[in-house]
Amino acid sequence: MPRALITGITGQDGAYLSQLLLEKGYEVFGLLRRSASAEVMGERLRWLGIQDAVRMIDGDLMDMSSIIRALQQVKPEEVYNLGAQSFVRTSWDQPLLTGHVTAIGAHNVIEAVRLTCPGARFYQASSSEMFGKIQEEMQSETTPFYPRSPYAVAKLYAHWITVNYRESFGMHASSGILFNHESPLRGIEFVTRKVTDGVARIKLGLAKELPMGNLEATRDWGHAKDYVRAMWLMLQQDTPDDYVVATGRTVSVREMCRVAFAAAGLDYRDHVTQDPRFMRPAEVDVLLGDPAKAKAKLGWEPKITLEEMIAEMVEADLARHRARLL
Ligand code: NDP
Ligand code: GDR
Repeated sequence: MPRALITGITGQDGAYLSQLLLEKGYEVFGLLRRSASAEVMGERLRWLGIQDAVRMIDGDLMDMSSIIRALQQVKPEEVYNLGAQSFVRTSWDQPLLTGHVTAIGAHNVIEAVRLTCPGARFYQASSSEMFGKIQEEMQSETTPFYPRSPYAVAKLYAHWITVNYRESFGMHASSGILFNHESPLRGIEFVTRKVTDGVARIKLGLAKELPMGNLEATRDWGHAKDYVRAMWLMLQQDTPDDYVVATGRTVSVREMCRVAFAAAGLDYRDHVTQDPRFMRPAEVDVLLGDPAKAKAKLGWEPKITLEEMIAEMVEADLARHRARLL
């Protein structure tokens, strides 16, 4: 049975990746940071019905000794570093914490892998946010980076340390430059889930308005279930590499709102308002990924469209709020 250690296992991607690896016959271990709110820990794993199938090990990305102990205990063949302070907006309010967790945390993990199990394959969760102020209309593995937030700067450090350890120490370390991916398990603060949750509350008469930030930004949105498959495929290759994972289609926040409200028979123009509180100090206006390399080398393609995903998310949020109304 292959063994995998996942940091960020309680997040959206950690949950779906755990599910995928369990289906493939892996023994799955997750690094779990201590929380005083124990009831919310593992909520996503519970949603997928796999909370008892994964094994948790106490640890924090900022405490390398805990990562070393986890690796010594698990002796994994594969390590997926998905843990991060991942909300871009928060990275302006907590820039140093974001650097400690998202940049140095990743360095802690790859260094701990080098020290304890250098033969293990390593995946780093890199981000399209690294392209920021885009330098090419369609962003690929060769497009220059231009980060626009403390989060993106931190991710760039983590990306380059992954490349550097691959080149310096011959490690099987890959970086997946993933564009936005969403699901019913997406955190409520991110724009798609905020909108589908808002649609559900408005539909059920729990709210009338949905205050939003910049509606003109466009993103290349895919489904998390498709994207965790790409992570796994990267670690199955003979040689490590970097891959853009995207759909090749970009859609505005406004259009995504239209699709989400329409899925519940509503018109977004009757409910969406603009609120400066949700604007960012620096915006990433457009992201559009070129997944050609992932398709050619990994045989990866997205299966779920934006419209299908948003409909699934609206349904899930309606069900959540209906259950709370009972
Ligand atoms: P989430 O925000 O849902 O999950 C983040 C995870 O990191 C959680 O499990 C969280 O634990 C954990 N974490 C945060 N701080 C620490 C810490 N100090 N020590 C240990 N664990 C910690 O992110 P996603 O699942 O959406 O994304 C997974 C990764 O992929 C992240 O690195 C993100 O930056 C990156 N990414 C995401 C994209 C997306 O569109 N979803 C696109 C590109 C990259 P807890 O539950 O305790 O808070
Ligand atoms: P992003 O995701 O910053 O792209 O990072 P988010 O969903 O937060 O924002 C996407 C775009 O929507 C605009 N927007 C709003 N965003 C939020 N959250 N709330 C609003 O009310 C709102 N109104 C408009 C934003 O300005 C932005 O342009 C996500 C995270 O998962 C990162 O961790 C990951 O690396 C990148 O995707 C790829």
